[in-house]
Amino acid sequence: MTVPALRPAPRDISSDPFMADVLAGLSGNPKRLLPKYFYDEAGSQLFEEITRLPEYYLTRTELKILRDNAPAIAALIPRDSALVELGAGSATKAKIMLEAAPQISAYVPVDISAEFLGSEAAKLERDIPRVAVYPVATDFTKPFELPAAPRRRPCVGFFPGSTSGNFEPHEASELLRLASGILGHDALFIVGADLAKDASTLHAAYNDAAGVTAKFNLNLLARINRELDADFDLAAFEHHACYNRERGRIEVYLASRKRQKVHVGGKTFDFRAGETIHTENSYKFTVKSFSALARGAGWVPVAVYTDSNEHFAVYVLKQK
Ligand code: AVI
Repeated sequence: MTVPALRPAPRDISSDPFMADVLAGLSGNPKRLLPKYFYDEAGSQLFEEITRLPEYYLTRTELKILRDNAPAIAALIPRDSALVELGAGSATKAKIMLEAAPQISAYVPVDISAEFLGSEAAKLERDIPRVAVYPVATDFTKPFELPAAPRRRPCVGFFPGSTSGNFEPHEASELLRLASGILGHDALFIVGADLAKDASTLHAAYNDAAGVTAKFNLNLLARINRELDADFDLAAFEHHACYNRERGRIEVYLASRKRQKVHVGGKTFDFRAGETIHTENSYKFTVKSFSALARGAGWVPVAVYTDSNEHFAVYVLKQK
């Protein structure tokens, strides 16, 4: 008797946005993958490593700007406010604001990872007991409602890390407009964004000597192999990052080292030698260009803080 081989049930593409996005991205010409998929557990850990690299000036510079200017920023924040952080990371940056502004009585971390939010919220409540924490587990790029208690307070949005730079300018503008609706009337919005600068500093920040950014980029293929049963040979792809001055952005790619075929979700994708997958853009702004973006989305800059090298900027925006 022959026993039929057990085949895994085919994945339902329509109910799996990751599979659908990967298949669509690899079917395009040029091929691309969405940067939001960098951040599985391994990717998030690699990003944490990136933030500590000597070449990656962004995180350390933004932290210094926040520490140096927290009292001035705090002076702009009304009594009994709620700090609403979009894409809450480890809450290190929020803590700087919460400690400098005792008039903030609530903190609303918004993040797609419920598990991560739960543990960070408990830690923060222990560290700063006067602040009530209301975690919201959702994708902050889509409309959502704040919990009732913080919604009744004046809201201060918090969007550090230059995350807006990973969106296309029209998407970043939509996101700022969406935040305006979520935060309500007269809200403030504290946003960190990387500044345009010399190409060599930017190039080094995305091509670190230890190769952590390359690992972070390649982890996207490893994740597709793990989760979508694909067969990317990681050794057959390499990390490329370059500054496109005309478009004011770092462009990140994975380049195929040879002619090859890759299988994902029952489909075959052909790669020419040298063919790239575009995995990320990281836009760099001047104070003028970011202010124009903010104005177009219904915000007016009321203060801008930069470091002495003018590498990074933190904006305090107010609703128009
Ligand atoms: C999260 N984001 C702001 C980072 C950046 O600098 O654009 C992601 C990153 N990609 C490579 N290195 C860091």
